[in-house]
Amino acid sequence: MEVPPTLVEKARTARSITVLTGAGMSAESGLPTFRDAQTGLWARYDPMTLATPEAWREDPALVWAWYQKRGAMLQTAEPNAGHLALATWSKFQDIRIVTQNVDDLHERAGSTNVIHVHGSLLTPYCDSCHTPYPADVEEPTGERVPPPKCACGGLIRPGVVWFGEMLPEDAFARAIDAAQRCDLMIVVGTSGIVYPAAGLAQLAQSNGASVAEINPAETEASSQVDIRWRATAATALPALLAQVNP
Ligand code: BV8
Ligand code: ZN
Repeated sequence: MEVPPTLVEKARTARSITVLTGAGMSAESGLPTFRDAQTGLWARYDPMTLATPEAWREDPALVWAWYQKRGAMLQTAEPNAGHLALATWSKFQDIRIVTQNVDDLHERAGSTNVIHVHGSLLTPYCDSCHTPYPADVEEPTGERVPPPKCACGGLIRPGVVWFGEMLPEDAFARAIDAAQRCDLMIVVGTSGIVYPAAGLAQLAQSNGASVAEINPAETEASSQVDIRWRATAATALPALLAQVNP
């Protein structure tokens, strides 16, 4: 596979690389992306309306079942060659991963200190007292599954960031630091629509970094990036790694 020569050059000489990943990173592991039509029971729901505090307030059992479904899909998904390439690369170069994904495929591939700016499917907590609970993922039996209750009587909610919610302060501060300190940012598998996460690419660029986009399709970010590589995560990242570390 032909790797853009400018990207190989930048990757070889970069002091610090930050990789910003979105749902496209996990597509080849079989997890549907946000833009893809929703699977099965929830196909008629728009994820943009389900991933909100309003939906949770209005119909917690529908929202809880949707996240349980996504957690169950994660249990049968495996990290793909893209996740594995990033984990290998980080063994000999300074690679920070900032992910918008709520799955744990980067971690399961062996990447450490992955920055989750939109939370995780695996860290539910009480929406009243914020007590964390272990992820007890079960394949939902139907479209609605009442969420479990906390000892305080509150509902246990998914540990993700919904639209309209603030990003976790510590994670976003680390994401900003990773964007400011890198001299190369690689944006993989994101439509670049959701802020403030999407702003991290512009932040990197304004701090002098080169920004490369790996995505089979055009995105909101395409016009601003320095290098556009129309390829998928699981084919591009191993090919890039092979050029950087022959
Ligand atoms: C905030 C977790 C501030 C949940 C997610 C108007 C009203 C209300 C809010 C706003 C508004 N205007 C702007 C906002 C802010 C809003 C926002 O940006 N909205 C957008 C829609 C305009 N942002 C927020 O609300 C954020 N919080 O701003 O708070 C605030 C709050 C209170 C008070 C004051 C200020 C919080 C946003 C977080 C939402 N949570 N996820 C869950 O997962 O259920 S967002 C979710 O969608 C993802 O995490 C991701 O961030 C986003 C987009 O998804 P992508 O990852 O990009 O995936 P997508 O499907 O879109 O694209 C896939 C891409 O992969 C495609 O490009 C495709 O071509 C590519 N691809 C496909 N296959 C492959 C591939 N690439 C590589 N390889 C492949 N094989
Ligand atoms: Zn509680």
